Amino acid sequence: MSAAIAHLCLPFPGERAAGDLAWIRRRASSLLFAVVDVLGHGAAAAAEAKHAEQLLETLDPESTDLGRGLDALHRGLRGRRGAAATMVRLHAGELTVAGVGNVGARIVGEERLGLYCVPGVLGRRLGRVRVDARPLRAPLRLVIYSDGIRADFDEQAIRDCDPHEACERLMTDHRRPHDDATVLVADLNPSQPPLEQAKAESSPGDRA
Ligand SMILES: [Mn+2]
Repeated sequence: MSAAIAHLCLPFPGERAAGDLAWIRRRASSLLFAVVDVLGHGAAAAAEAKHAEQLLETLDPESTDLGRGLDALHRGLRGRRGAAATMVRLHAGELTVAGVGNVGARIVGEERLGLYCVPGVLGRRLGRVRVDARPLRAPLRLVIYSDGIRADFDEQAIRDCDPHEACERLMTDHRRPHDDATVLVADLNPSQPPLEQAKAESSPGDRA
């Protein structure tokens, strides 16, 4: 397996930091990543996003399935604003996607995965998580985006470019004016060298 992943996160216009977060953890044979959108924006939301990042840092892709990963965020954010999140895991040749609240997921060229985002707010209300699971048999491009990105983007515009360029295009052409905005683009390939040899991702601060 290999994974080339890029992401961009921009704060609400005029704010210094975002309440959105893109997080990626790679291991020898597995991968876990997430986009988190803390409710609201500004400094308090950004501080809570930092806390969410610390919670995510405790998760090991080798042993953490998505139910446990989302539950860790839910428990760790209790008593705070709360957040939406979509989490993805690649492990033992299987791709799993699950989300709570309004963080979109789409595999380019396929139907939307948005149905797998169940209603709820991590930290406040978490019902039964639905996990989309499939074997990773062919290369695919997965796009995860907070609701600061309009969901009606045209896939044709991001088909023939690398993940960094795809993030730039989505941010430039589909950003909503009044929210934090995050987009993550992952090219996942079952038949390439190990994950560690894949391209480095951009840092979340690249454009902030
Ligand atoms: Mn948002």
